[in-house]
This record gives sequence, C-alpha cells and structure tokens, in this order.
Amino acid sequence: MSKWPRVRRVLVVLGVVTSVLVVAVGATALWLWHDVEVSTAGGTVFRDEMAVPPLAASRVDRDGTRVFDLRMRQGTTEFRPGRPTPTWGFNGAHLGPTLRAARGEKVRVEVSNTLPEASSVHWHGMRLPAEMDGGPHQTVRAGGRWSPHWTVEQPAATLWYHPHLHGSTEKHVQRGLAGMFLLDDEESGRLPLPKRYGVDDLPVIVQDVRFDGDRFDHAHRRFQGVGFLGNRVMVNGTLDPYREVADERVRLRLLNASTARTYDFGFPDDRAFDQIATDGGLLERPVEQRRIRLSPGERAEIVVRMVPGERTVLRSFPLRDGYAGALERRFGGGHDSFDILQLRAARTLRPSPALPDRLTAPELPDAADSVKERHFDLALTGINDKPMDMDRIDEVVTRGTTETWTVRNDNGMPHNFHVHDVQFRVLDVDGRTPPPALRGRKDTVLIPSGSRMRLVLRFDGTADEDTPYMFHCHLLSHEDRGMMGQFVVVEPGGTARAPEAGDHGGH
Ligand SMILES: [Cu+2]
Repeated sequence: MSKWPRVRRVLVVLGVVTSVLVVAVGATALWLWHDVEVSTAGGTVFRDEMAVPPLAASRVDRDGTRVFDLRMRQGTTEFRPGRPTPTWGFNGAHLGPTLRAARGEKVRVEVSNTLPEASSVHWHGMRLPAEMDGGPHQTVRAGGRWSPHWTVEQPAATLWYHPHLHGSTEKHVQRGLAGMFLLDDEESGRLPLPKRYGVDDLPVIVQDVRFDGDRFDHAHRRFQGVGFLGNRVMVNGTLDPYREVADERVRLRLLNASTARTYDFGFPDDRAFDQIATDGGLLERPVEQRRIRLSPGERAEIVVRMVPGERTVLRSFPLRDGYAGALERRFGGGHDSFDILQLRAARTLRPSPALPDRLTAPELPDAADSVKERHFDLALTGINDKPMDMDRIDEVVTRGTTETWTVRNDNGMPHNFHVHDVQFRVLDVDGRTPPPALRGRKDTVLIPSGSRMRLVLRFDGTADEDTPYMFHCHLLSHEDRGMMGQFVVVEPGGTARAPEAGDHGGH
C-alpha cells in the first residue's frame, strides 16, 4: 500500500481538528465578549423604596467635642424578601449611619470592632492628623477599640468612611462597611440649596453587587483586570430602588462606593441638571451637566428639577471615551448600563428656591505657590513600579507648602488616584483645562488609560514624622494588590522616621 493515502488521512484529520479548535476558540471569545456586558437599563421594576441611612446620634462632651459611636459588626440583610445575606455594617447589619459635623467642631468617634478580624475606619476626604486617618497603620483588632479625634477644618462637603487595611479593603467594603460623613459650614447653611436630609437632600450610595444564592458573590470574572464588577446595582443597600419626592428641586449626594466600577450618571431623557459640588465641597457656581462620571471613591452633588407627577430614572450609561483601551473598556464594565434610582414626583410639588448664581469661593491651592514637582506612574504592579511597603516612606512633604503632582496612566487599564488629608486642584488634563466637573476640590480622580493629569496640592494640615498618609488607586483590588504609596508631612527641615506598625486595639 502506498504511504500517500495514509498521509492524506492524517492531514485531513489534522485539518478537521484545527478547524474545530479555531471555531471553538472563536466561539468562546465571542461568547466571552458578549457575556461580559451587563445592562439593566430600561428593564428594571422599581420594587423597593430607597433606604436612607439614619443620621448618627451624637453627644457633646464637656469640652465641646461631638462624640459618635461606631460599632463594626456582622449581621444579615434581606436585600430580597426571605433571603438573608450575611453582611457587615456599622451600628446596623449593613452600611453605616450618616455622620454629620460642622466646620470648627471638635469630633471624636468611638470605634469598636466586633468583627471576627481586624479592620480600620478611614475618613475619606477629611483633613486630619495622620494618626487619626484610619489607614493601614491604624488597624483596630478584632474586639478592639479606637478613638480618633480631630477638629473639622474644611468647607462643607460630602465625605465618607470605610475600612482601609492593607490587603483586605475590597472585601471589607463589599461586605457593607461604608457610610457618609457630611460636613456643614455657615456659608452652605445660608445658601438656598435643598438641605432637608432624607427629604429633598438625599444620600445616594451606589454599589454594584452580584449574588450567589443568598450570599454575595465577590469573585472576579475572567479578564476583568479592574477588579470586581457586579451585575446589579443598589443604592443605600436597596436593590431596584425608587424614592418619592415632593419638592421641585432635589439634591442628590452621589457617592460611588463600588470597588471597581466607574459610572456615567445621567437621565434617559438627557435632561440637564446642576452640579453644585465635587468631592471636597461646593463649586464656585452651579454647573449645568447632562452626565457625571464618578470612579470609585468620588462624589458629586447634583440638583435635579422635578416635573409634578413625573417618574424619571437616574441611570448609568456606557462610558463613551476616556476610560480604557477597547479590550479593557469591554471587560472593565465600560459598555454596561444600569438603572440606578427611580424618582417619583408627587402630583403637586413644594416650590424650591432657584439655585443661586454663585455658591462659594472654593478653597483651592494655587499653582503659582508650587515649590516642588513629583511624578507618579500608575501600574498594576505598583505606583512608580514600587508595590506598597508598609515600612517604606515614598515621599516626604514639607508642611505649609504647595506641590504639583503629575499622575500618568499608560497601563492600558483604568486607574484612579486618591490622596489622603488634602483636597487638590486638577491643574490640567493632558495639558488642557480640566472640564467643569474637575474644577472644584477633589481628593480622587479617574486617570483614564493613556492620560496624564497635573494636580496641585497644599499640605497645611498637621505634621507627623512618624505616621504616613496614603496615596493610591481607589479601585480597591488594585489598592489591595499594592497600588499604594506612603507620604509623611514634616515640619520644615524635618525628616521622616520609619513608620510604626500601629495596632490601637489594645485598649
Ligand atoms: Cu487601579
């Protein structure tokens, strides 16, 4: 028998096998590409009234300090009737109460940790001494207590609090440890803005989740380098929420408390609304917007004008540009859309005063005062190629000075950048004037892939040679993996000392 028929047979078999493999790989790729996209836009039945976190009770000490109690605890929460999900919370089973204090007030928070493991509480956006910051050096051990105290020395703002321990921040926030911290000042009190908490001034804590039976599913999906992405979104712990409103103007304090997802908020009818505040407080004047993009950790306050009897939906739209490359955009949630919150206007609405033309003079650092430049390259492997090291101080900053930080992302995937203790000015974005949404006080900014921002920061808080503050990516799994660095603020001429691994749980 000639050997050629056998060779032909082998070739035919090889050809068939190769074709099958190519088709299988192609089909899998196509399936992955399509399977990853999530949209609940337009298809949501808004079943539950949106919860509003209670205002935290407080007492005033003899020396005038306002004192709050926060107990970190385990519990269960019925996000869906009859289906208890194990969760963590402050004072309750999930999320935490809204803390509220005024500029000039002394505050103290009595934190107790009844969780089965160590955690911490970081006051995101707050200017305060480094030992009170609640970062990885101020962990509270299981069963421990911690009593940070400081004086509020910054303008009215929507801040928040959440754990910030090295390596487990994502997990602790996902389980439910997050709450708002609102600051007031005389100026904001005088302005004719919606300000009745829970009535025409609503906290909107946005988090994406995924369920596996009754439990949260925190698993990262394939190719989702940004971190955890859920397939449902809740507001203040309520799935598919609606809220009845009875005022002509409603103020929404938007907080992206998700661990990796970036949202582009707007309304289906593309209506204009007014943005009145960024992370660190009021803008100079209301800015008309149709979309507000918030990456994890960022806040924005918006005022929405309601039509009597209408129903409208706060929605998150696909991220159009300036997020990531094609693949990372797709697998990083950039094509997803969600119905976030339905607003149901009463048939008759209480009239609200028109928004003032001018809100405030935002306290922003001046680039002309800058005496030092620093550069930060964002990558999953670490900032400036250095993964976080608790024992290494990356930057030493002199108290009372202003600096310019250039933050660059050439990493292909989206990152953001959060600096503790300060509210900074975005000087430029890729060399251009920042858009209005980035012209106010900021502590966290999205740095899209392929983008570069210059930030101006003024360090006029307290100095402490021993205790560092953090700067990091606020996509929490990136932070946990080491996209974080440490800086200390020292008096002129001072030097940094090696940080002490603090555990304040021994009280
Ligand atoms: Cu990142």
